[in-house]
Amino acid sequence: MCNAAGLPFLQIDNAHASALISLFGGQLLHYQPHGQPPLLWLSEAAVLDGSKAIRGGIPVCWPWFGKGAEGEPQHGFARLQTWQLDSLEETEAGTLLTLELTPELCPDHQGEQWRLALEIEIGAELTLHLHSENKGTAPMPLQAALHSYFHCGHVHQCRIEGLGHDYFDSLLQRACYKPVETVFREPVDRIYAAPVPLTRLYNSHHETSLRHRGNDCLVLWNPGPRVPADIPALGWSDFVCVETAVLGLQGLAAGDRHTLSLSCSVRGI
Ligand code: TA6
Repeated sequence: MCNAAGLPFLQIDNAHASALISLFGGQLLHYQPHGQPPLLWLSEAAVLDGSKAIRGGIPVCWPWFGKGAEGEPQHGFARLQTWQLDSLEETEAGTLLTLELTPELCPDHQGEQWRLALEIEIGAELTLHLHSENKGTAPMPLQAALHSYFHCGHVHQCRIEGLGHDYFDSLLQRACYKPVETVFREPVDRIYAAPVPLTRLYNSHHETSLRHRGNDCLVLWNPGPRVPADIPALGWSDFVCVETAVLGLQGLAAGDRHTLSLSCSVRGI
């Protein structure tokens, strides 16, 4: 199905969960196991016409994270392209689908040699595998992130365990150490460079578990009250981004492939 602006979406409703996927950005926008709260936050002010990245769900940052070279889009170009559905299979465990992005689908990247595929398993749990493949004959620089926006109740009531201890504070521009959990009192933008594999988010209503694989860091972000235009004035307090990311890879050798994975479960308390 398409929205009024012509953006294509896939709606999934199976025995375990419902989900909504945008082919623009290759982006999961909604996932909710039956009887449980929704996992992902999507901005009510998200721009859904293909003119900018969709604010919320799980944007794919690829093949770089943060500012690119001059004139290049922040967080790479993959979240600004229209991906295609490669396969869709219904199993007892849920719906398994693969979206792909190739240079042929990206007007500014014709002739390059890579393949990006996002496997999404929509079951009682949600699992994503982001496969980056260098199909060329020379090494390829690579960074990638699943820039996930999680519902957190009110961010000031959200407790997070399992990020790691040491982090780089991108707002203060210095390395920091915090031995315990994170409680929000201010905007945060941090890179945890020695992450633990299991993160838990708690508030009085629900608990979310995240298992990360293939990452070398976790990014934690909440903008605080000074929000970008595509987040409603009070919307900043409803989400936290915990981003499974690989930022320090030396690049992908010719013919190599890297997989970044995230499994999530959510349950009401
Ligand atoms: O992942 C954290 C971050 O890089 C922040 O610095 C902040 O800018 C955020 O991503 C959102 O970026 P975006 O380009 O989606 O507005």
